[in-house]
Amino acid sequence: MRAPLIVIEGLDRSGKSTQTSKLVERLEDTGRSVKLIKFPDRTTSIGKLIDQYLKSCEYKLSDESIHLLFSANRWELHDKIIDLLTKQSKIVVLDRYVYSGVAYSSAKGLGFQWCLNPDIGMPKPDITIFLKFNDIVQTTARAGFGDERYEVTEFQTEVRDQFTKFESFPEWHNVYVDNKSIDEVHDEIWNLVKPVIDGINEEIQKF
Ligand code: Z5A
Ligand code: MG
Repeated sequence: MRAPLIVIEGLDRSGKSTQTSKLVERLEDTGRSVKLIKFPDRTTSIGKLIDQYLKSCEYKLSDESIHLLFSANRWELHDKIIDLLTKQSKIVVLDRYVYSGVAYSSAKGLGFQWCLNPDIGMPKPDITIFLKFNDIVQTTARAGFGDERYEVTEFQTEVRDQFTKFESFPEWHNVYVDNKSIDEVHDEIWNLVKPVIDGINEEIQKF
């Protein structure tokens, strides 16, 4: 039996890092072995380029190039994720994943399928929880918004519209959680995650 792959996705400032940390803590409290991975992973050689790109508008890269770097950053960790799930039987919790890759780049005008193609072959999550916001002002007003390149309200609105396209892929195990207090969101996530945390018999599915 292998461990499950759990993803939390959503717009900037939607609370992904808050919720992935709380989820990991709760899983550990119940005696599970867990690894949290955040994308982009800014510590790798590709991640360092991504970090410079996000922090400085002076850093010029075509939309296609940065898209492929975000995907390559996930591929850098492919073997590690598979090893954690299968050999180490550790639950892997991801803070952003393929969906962010597709939503942000297609919001710039790149084709949805073109954006998905470089991630084909990456492991598919057993559950992806989207933190959902209909009113973009609720996220853009939160602490820290505006520090990086993509943190502009009009662009976030376009990204939100791209994220909704995943609603037509029910076979991808997507679920949605509306904005509430941090603890209420956590409890809802916990109830959604509980049925999948005890291990999965089937092989890892791929995008
Ligand atoms: N990007 C991409 O283009 N392509 C890709 O393939 C990938 C990413 C993977 C950096 O990501 C950028 O990369 C991002 C997408 C793009 N675009 N931008 N900009 P990042 O993940 O490194 O971004 P970040 O700087 O960590 O921000 P974030 O992840 O967007 O924030 P968050 O993790 O969702 O939110 P948070 O840090 O948990 O919470 C934000 C604040 O809100 C904080 O003060 C919390 O205390 C507060 N908060 C959280 N939840 C609540 C609730 N429920 N109520 C009230 N307040 C709350
Ligand atoms: Mg975060």
